Amino acid sequence: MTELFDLWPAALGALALGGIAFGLFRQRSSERARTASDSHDEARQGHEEVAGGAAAREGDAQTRPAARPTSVQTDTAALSDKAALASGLQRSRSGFMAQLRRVLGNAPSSELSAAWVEEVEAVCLGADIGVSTVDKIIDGVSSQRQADPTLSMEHAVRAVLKDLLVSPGISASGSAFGAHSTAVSGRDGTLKVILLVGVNGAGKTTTAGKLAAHLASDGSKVVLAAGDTYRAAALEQLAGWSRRVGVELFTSEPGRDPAAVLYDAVKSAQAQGAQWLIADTAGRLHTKAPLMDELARVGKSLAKARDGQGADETLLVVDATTGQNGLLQAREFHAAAPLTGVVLTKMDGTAKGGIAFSISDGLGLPIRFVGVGERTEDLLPFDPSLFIEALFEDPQGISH
Ligand SMILES: Nc1nc2c(ncn2[C@@H]2O[C@H](COP(=O)(O)OP(=O)(O)O)[C@@H](O)[C@H]2O)c(=O)[nH]1
Ligand SMILES: [Mg+2]
Repeated sequence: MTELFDLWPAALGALALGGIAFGLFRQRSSERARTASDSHDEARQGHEEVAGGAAAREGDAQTRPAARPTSVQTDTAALSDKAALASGLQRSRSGFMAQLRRVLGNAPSSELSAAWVEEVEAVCLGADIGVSTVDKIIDGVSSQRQADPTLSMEHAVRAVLKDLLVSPGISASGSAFGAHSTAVSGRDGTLKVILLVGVNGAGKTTTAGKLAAHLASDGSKVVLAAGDTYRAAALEQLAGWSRRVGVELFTSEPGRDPAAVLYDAVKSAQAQGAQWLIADTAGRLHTKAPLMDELARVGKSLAKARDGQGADETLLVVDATTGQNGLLQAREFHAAAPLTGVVLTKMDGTAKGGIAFSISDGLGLPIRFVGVGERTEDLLPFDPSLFIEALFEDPQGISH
């Protein structure tokens, strides 16, 4: 009996711990369920009404603590970012990269044979790297090899691929996110506006939510603005993210002109003394002129609200699994609203991964962030060196 008594505290502790674990598990499950239903809603076409959807209004944001992603400003964090990136790139590492390694391993020791070059071309083209970029890779590798015949082929390819991500045209464009786009910029008291654009389903709303958490992680005040006013479900999806990551939401009733809503959002964020405004927008086909015109109007409206200064960053959100089509989208969007960078989402879902090189090289646009999953922490600042290192990680090396 005394023994049983002695065991009580331990048993109660175990029960309590179990309860907490179960609670966390349920919370994560319900988040996943919500994300799944959000994407289901998103997939539906048209301007359908959802009962109670218009309830998502300004002030709807609750002060739940945000899920804070790891800071990226320390070496330890950089290491964990590399591990997270390598894990997110698992499919590309065991797909595209495994093939590339095999071909690199068969490289002729002296002159590069035509047959070997063809093999490299085939692997790169199959990984969504466009023809002109592949040509640059081959040329770059040959000249590196000529300059130093003892250079290992993997070393030469790594250097050439990295060059494609940091060409002079790219590094010349300043980033609102900090010197290397990896660090969250210091709080200087002025509002920075991030406009997210792209086709339907690319991951704009999800990126807006993840980015809000990332930018809020240094204590900055972040406001999410619902510029996708076409469907109540879209407004509700963004409201869900604002609650989940604990940042303010600026929203309106469905059907309002997005340019007017975002104008008001800027004014509201300025009045609140916010550091960041992240504007979500409706998905639009780059081939539909009226919607692209609307985007141009949104850009003008933001500038009007800020004494002539447009968005600090206009980021095209590109689904990495759409391959070369992403490049076409980028060209059209660039014409409607000059882009400052790209967010490459769903990198976890592709075995190719070469689109990163095509976008940087083909458009001269920097990749600012990559999405490697659906969780809040699955948005990683893009660092060319880390990206190459993670891509070249042994596919067996990291378990996830
Ligand atoms: N696996 C994965 N799924 C993502 C990623 N980013 C977004 N998604 C999913 O893509 C779907 C569409 O995203 P959403 O943000 O609604 O796209 P939007 O139409 O551009 O706003 C949702 O199911 C998201 O969870 C990512 O990086 N990885
Ligand atoms: Mg959306």
